[in-house]
Amino acid sequence: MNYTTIIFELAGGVARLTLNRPDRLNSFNDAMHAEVRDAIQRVRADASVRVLLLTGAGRGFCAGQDLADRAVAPGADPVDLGASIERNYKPLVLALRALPLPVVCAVNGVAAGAGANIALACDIVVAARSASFVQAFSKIGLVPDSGGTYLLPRLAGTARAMGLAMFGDKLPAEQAASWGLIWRCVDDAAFPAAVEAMLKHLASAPTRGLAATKQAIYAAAGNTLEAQLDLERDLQRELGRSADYREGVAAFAAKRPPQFIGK
Ligand code: T3D
Repeated sequence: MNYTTIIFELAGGVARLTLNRPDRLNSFNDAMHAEVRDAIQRVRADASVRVLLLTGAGRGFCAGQDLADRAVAPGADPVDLGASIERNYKPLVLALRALPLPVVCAVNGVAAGAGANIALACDIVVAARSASFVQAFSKIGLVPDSGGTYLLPRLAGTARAMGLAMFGDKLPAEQAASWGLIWRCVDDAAFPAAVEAMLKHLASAPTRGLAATKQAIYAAAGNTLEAQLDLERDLQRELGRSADYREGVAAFAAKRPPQFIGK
């Protein structure tokens, strides 16, 4: 597939997916959805990929749905937003969560609407200090989607989720980090190097173990303690047979850095 709305690069175990419609703050249109879907499918199919980076080109990360595609002429039928969610946003969030490798979202600028919640659905979210998160939905009469009503209360608590959703104010990256919505906020000047350091670390980490960690942490929200202990037991049983576990233990005993292969 020829990409016109994203940039996709694969090198050294790192897949980089850059949303690339900067004049529209990288908002989603149908073409971008199709291209992102295709790129994620390529990541899934390529066993050499150890980490996926999602970021945006220009001054924004992503402003959610391209509202230019949603204007309705008087008397015309509105677009079926439910169908759009079912076709595009829901599978995207589920695909990011299901990828058996860490997904890093580098929020380089404003993340609004679905853009904010797609970012929050990623495994590791790092934001530049100048970035912000906006639950813009209330300004146009919608509900936070792309997992917003699921993620916000779990990450930030009900009171903050409600305030963010109902007022739709910009939440600065620093506050998002202090509220536990994201992993880290980094000064703009240090942001690219900080992201690269994370990618380098994750691309040489024990990928199977990280995939299982992600699976277990996300499963916890719907599990009892006993079910979660069972899941940990089952995952540990599988990982105990992995090449990376063997290497980790051998490297520890030999007092040398481990050479993980992601298997
Ligand atoms: O529809 C469905 O399929 C259902 C699913 C919906 C999911 C959703 O995401 S709904 C929510 C959609 N998004 C929004 O409501 C956000 C709209 N944008 C904003 O509120 C603001 O632009 C921002 C807070 C994101 C940034 O503000 P600011 O002041 O930094 O930038 P700006 O000047 O508003 O925007 C810069 C340009 O990007 C501007 O174009 P122009 O005037 O320079 O030609 C603006 O129109 C354009 N832009 C920003 N967001 C969108 C957009 N164009 C189309 N769609 C956008 N979402």
